[in-house]
Amino acid sequence: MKLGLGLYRHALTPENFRFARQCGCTHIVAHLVDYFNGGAHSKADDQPTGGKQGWGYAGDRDKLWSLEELASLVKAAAQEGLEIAAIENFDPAHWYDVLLDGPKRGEQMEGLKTIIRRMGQAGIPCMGYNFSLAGVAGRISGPFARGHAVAVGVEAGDNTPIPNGMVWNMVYDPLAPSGTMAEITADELWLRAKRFLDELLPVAQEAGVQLAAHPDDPPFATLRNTPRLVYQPALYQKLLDLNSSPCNGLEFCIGSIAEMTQGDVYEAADQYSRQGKICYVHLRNVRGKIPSYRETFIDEGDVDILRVLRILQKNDFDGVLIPDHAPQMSCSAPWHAGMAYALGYINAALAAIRA
Ligand SMILES: [Mn+2]
Repeated sequence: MKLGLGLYRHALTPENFRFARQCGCTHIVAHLVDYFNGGAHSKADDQPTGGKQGWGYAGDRDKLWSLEELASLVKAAAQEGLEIAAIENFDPAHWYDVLLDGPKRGEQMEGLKTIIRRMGQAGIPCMGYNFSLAGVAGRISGPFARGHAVAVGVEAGDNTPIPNGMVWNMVYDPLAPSGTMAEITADELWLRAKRFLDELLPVAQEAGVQLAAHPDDPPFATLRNTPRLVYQPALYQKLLDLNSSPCNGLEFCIGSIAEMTQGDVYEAADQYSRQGKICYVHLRNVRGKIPSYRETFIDEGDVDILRVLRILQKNDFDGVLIPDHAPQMSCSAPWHAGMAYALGYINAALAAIRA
């Protein structure tokens, strides 16, 4: 197993690449969506939370990520001795009508295919995505972790309808007419996801790029009056069974799975790593399950992290682990300290299970 660090768009700097390398990382998972663009959200050195209007504005719908941009990212990471393991999340501006089955769906699917081909050309082997209408919404933050460290959590579900012009917790059209997103069934959402996979997976396979699905965070059956796709561990199997392509994989989020009300995080880790379907892992800890949970330091929640790692090792998982989120530590660099703590812990845990 390999150690990686996830970096938000504004944090993709040579200094942070060096920080990752110093923490023992060999890989980077890069976010190209700017989650902090103009919204009423938490400060950019923490993970975004936001209110009913979401995180902020999506990117430029007319500008796909270019091959030059992707290749220069790979080069900048390589200069610090790192590989780009994956890009995490499509920009809502590039696929809102794929999610919503709207009039630009066909055009936007072509755009996603272009992005995947460019990733293959740039040598980026994996695209993490979250097929979700509400996205990561409804979270709160507070001094929830050990020593009053600020972490995020969920206290209750939120079924306030999503305003027009917003999807995946970001605004893609600030000029949309008033009103709210049309209500759909869970079956309709699954049809949209299958259509997306059936069209994109052949391109991904040709490009040598894995598509890796993140489960729903937070894993409610419905959120903001929309159905959710993968809110129980067994629904990951349903997603895999939609299309047998070797590129149909998982961005396996231990924290989100532990927040689910059914199943068991260890059984899920075993089931999906045994099939060789895990592309990379979000490794974090949590206390509680929906409707009320809190993210914690990696060594204080409900999940036995070493047990998870032993299961992944037994099933020969050889991909990248990243800390996902970490509580903010009280010092002049709260995000970096939180990540360094998590990475040090995971590194030691990997040494322990190898011994
Ligand atoms: Mn995650």
